[in-house]
Amino acid sequence: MKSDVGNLALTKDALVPLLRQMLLIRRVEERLSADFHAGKLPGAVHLYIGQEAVAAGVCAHLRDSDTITSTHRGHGHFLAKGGSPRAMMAEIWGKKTGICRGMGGSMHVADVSKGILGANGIVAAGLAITAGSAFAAMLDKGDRVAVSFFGDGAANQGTFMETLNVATLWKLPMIFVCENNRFSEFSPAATVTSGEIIDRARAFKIPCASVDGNDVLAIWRATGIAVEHARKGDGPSFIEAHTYRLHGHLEAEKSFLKSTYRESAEIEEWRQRDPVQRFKNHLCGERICDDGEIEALEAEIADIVEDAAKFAEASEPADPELVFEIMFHEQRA
Ligand SMILES: Cc1ncc(C[n+]2csc(CCOP(=O)(O)OP(=O)(O)O)c2C)c(N)n1
Repeated sequence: MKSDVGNLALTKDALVPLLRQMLLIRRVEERLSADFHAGKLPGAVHLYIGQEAVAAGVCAHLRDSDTITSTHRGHGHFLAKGGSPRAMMAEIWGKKTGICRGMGGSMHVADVSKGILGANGIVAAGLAITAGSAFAAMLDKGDRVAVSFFGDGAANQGTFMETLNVATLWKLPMIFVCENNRFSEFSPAATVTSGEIIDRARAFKIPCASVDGNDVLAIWRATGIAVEHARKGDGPSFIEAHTYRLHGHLEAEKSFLKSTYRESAEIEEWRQRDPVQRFKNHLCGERICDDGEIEALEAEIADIVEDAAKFAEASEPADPELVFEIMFHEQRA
């Protein structure tokens, strides 16, 4: 596969938006973490902190008409695909102004107008949904692509094989993005996953890439090749992004876990590879940005986060009656 995307990455116009996107995800989630621990959020939150390079690097190639599916850890994907910080925050706060009118919460943020088919509390469910979306794109005969973000734990579900099978057989314009963050809830991947996940995809003889998931440019390049391949009608690709979740499986875990499942030294080691800091260092080291530009970007993002959090907090709570309208419309009519 040939691609000129490697060169494009070298221009400042392509690089700064990647940092901006990663910063937006990081700062929004830091605020969610603070609000959760202050007892302000009504439900669980699974944070994406440490994995931002994957969502930013992948979604930089996508248009509104392309689709993504996501996981229970879906805030980063939602924002990177162009979802509104205000509407997402309000959803997580369970407010009427939320993107799903406060009926979905953190694990179901979705915005079909942006091609965001939804976060999903059912592990691996997004894979099959993405195959459906890619099939629709194929029937429409355009050059839309469909991306599924899923975890290493999801790769142990049967749906992964089923989707690889049908996507390969039908040459669907689909990209499998496995975020191997080394844990499935509280189980280290090595205790629940045999062999290498990428080898499962290689068995289908589709293009496969194993990428440093904390290096946004590596993700960006690998995705550029996969998206080009899918848009040309050449079928699916698989990308395994090796990364690490820096926060818990969910923010509440310390309140109920009796023992630890990872050493703090390991977390510290991965903090040294923090994708956001690493990319800042790259941009400054290569003299693409200076400290002043990065500070200005941080200030702009801080304003967006503050505005979204205030909007969410001030909005009216979701209307419980809406459940009946959404779920039982026919029966009530
Ligand atoms: C079908 C299904 N089985 C089990 C669960 C419980 N569960 C929630 S998250 C999770 C682990 C998912 O791990 P992974 O796919 O690696 O994603 P990560 O949490 O690491 O982002 C499990 C088993 C679920 N939500 N759905």
